Amino acid sequence: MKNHSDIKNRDIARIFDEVADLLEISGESFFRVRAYRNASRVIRDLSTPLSTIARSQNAKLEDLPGIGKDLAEKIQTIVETGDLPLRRELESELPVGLLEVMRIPGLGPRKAHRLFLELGITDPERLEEAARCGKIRELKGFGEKTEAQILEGIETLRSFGKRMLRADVEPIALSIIEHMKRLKGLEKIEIAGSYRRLKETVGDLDILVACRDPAGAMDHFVSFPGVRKTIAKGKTKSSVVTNPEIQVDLRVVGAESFGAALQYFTGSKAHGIAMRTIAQKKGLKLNEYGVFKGEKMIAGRTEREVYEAAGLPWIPPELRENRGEIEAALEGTLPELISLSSIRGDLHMHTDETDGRDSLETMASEAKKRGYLYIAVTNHTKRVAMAGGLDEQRLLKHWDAVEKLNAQIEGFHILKGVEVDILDDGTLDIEDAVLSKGDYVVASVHYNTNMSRSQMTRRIVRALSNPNVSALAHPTGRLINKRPPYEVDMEVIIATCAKFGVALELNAAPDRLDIDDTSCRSARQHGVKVSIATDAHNKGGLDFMRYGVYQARRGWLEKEDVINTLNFRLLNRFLKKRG
Ligand code: DGT
Ligand code: CA
Ligand code: CA
Ligand code: ZN
Repeated sequence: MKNHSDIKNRDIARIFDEVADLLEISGESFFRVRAYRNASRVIRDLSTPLSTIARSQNAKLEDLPGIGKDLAEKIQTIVETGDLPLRRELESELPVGLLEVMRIPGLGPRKAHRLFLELGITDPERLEEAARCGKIRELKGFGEKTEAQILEGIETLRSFGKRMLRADVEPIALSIIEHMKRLKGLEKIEIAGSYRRLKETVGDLDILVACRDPAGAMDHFVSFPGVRKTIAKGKTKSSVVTNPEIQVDLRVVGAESFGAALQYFTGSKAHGIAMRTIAQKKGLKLNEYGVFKGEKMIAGRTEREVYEAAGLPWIPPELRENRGEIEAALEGTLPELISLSSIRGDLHMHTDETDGRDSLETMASEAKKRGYLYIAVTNHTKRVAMAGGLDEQRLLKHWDAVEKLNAQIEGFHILKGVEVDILDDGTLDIEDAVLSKGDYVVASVHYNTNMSRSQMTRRIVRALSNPNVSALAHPTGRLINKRPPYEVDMEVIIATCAKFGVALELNAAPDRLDIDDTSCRSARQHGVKVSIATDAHNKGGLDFMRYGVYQARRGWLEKEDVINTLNFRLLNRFLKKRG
């Protein structure tokens, strides 16, 4: 058996999450469920391994925020045994498939439990069957609409789960690269595919190497310690599955073909096909080995020379989706994509005043450490009671504290911000007279997200028409692989932002990345400015900025399209344009 003392915080957090879900399904009290969820969040955010703390003489698990004596003992058990008896107990009482049922949009723990008790539903398959036979509508409080919603939800859920978040793939990708770099005779190595195109999710990893010893490369690859299963091992291609689970393909090519192979396997497929057509029109053949004129190879060593042979400048991978980038390259109008180094501040974050973990002082000094010129502190408002949202009085007091600190920090500005909740009718849950005293107001929808497309669009448009609003936060509310975007007409929202001079947020949290790449592009086309912001709930969350920049690049954004590339004076000029 594995030595569990190395168990990762992430795995411990996952066990707590599962316990919370199972407790919730079995109808446990809100407080008990919440204790596990909070603990899971604390654990996930912790930089020190819990296994280290558990073994330490000095540090104590109980000293962690949100971890009492009971939870500390449970962590100890997990570190020692790798699991929790409570979880196994709950699992034996409830079918595990109910966890999946509970996550189907439109359902929740309570409905999942009823479906289990009344129809014996234990997993999504049985649920689908029951829905198709019209059995769900017969249950009290479910109805035909819910039944249709369930079927739709099952479809949505099916499309999830097969792709991993880019942020979750990165550590694996980087350690494989590190491992491969120890290979003797290695000449070149790159990760191709969707990973190189900076997509928000990744289906599998495609690694390319040029190496003088292809057989040695294959041996070395499958010996990577994170390999769980080797699917195929050939002369020039091998595939493995790692832990955590993702497929990784390795291909070995000759150095003279490396650029052509990189171009081919970076994709996207649509971009590759369009490129081949361009080459054909010039009487050339383009494939993963090179660019050929008749029998003669005229390019292939570098990607740049492949593009040049086809008569094009090099195109950044994140644009390669055949969405007009080839035409733009031919015309010489490719965008000059924004980069992380252009970011001067972060305009969405929380502190321990509400549901953040770190203090105002910590968040400010951490942002300053990252070279920023300013931040906006944007805590939740009262409707978001779960997060301890601020009412008018607390908000004003909080802003006093912000002003005080602001006066003490040199060469750095803290904007008095707030993340105000958009109520069902599109009004805001903080009085205008108070909002107008702030510097930066991001408005966002958190509740009652099931309304119709036209209702939701009207709700948000109304909120944007409030002259105190500076930006719309996480505009579609999606959580990648967990929750679909709510129904909303983004084109109308973008047009409204343009009309009122409101910025759209590109929330950089790796499971949000909201707005997505196509909306970024649409915003730019309508002259709407974007704020790339982390929504950090602790100091480490400030590092999400780079995922936002990746998404912005996929959305063709330039420095000029993004307000938090402005210096403080120009940012203020932008903000003052309203109201
Ligand atoms: P993923 O893995 O689903 O996140 O997306 P990709 O883009 O990494 O796709 P993948 O892994 O299936 O293939 C990697 C690249 O290889 C793909 O982006 C383009 C190239 N490729 C794969 N199959 C074909 C094909 O049938 N035709 C062309 N032209 N290229 C292909
Ligand atoms: Ca791939
Ligand atoms: Ca692949
Ligand atoms: Zn937020």
